Amino acid sequence: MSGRFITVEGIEGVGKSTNVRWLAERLRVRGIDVLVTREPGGTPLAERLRDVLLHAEEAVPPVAELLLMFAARAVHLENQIRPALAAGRWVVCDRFTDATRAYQGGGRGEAGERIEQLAEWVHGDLTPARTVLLDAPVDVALARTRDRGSEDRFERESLAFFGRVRAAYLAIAAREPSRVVTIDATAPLTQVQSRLDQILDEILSKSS
Ligand code: Z5A
Repeated sequence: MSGRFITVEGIEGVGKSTNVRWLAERLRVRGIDVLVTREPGGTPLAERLRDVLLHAEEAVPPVAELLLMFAARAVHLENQIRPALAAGRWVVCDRFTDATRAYQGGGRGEAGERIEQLAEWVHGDLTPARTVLLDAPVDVALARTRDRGSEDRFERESLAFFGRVRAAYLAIAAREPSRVVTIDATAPLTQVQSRLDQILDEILSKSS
């Protein structure tokens, strides 16, 4: 079932949303039915949890943040991702559990073992077939989102925080080279997307 499940990861501003939309369009052009979704979020209830996570009006202890991420993920999986995959659709998801490993693990310092226990509990049977990690230095990525106005809880974090998140992502990619493909997100968008096209070709040739 995970053969059609693609996730896109990276720190803020590397181009995830832009390229998730582009990937979905490329799949549609090939006649493939695709669900485009995001985490935290993707269903009405999970979007409400997203709002809590991004705009909480009081301090959110790291353990609560971790559990809320997985609560939103459990809802999203059961009500959106699993039914889509079961119906033969492809799913392209803007962030998934690697974001928890990177942000709550690398960024906040929550124990990796605990995160893996939760991942096993919530979706032990489902791992993305391919994860695209868009990678760029923190200053380059954050500069792309600078003029957006009001910031959420994560966007207010320090450069050091995003540095730890990026390092955690790169460590995941080094550990799992057959799943995670890293793309240099400082390259021009056309170059990033031509690499994405190659990745789609590889996935499609394996699943045909
Ligand atoms: N979070 C978490 O902590 N734990 C978890 O388990 C999960 C999430 C699932 C919300 O995520 C927050 O949730 C997130 C981590 C946390 N917070 N942070 N940081 P989100 O994905 O919704 O938020 P985001 O990462 O902040 O998204 P973003 O700022 O929209 O970034 P993006 O989607 O990667 O970038 P973009 O909007 O596609 O592109 C930004 C700009 O750069 C735009 O103008 C593009 O046209 C431009 N761009 C894109 N690519 C290029 C290239 N190659 N060259 C030049 N310009 C480019």
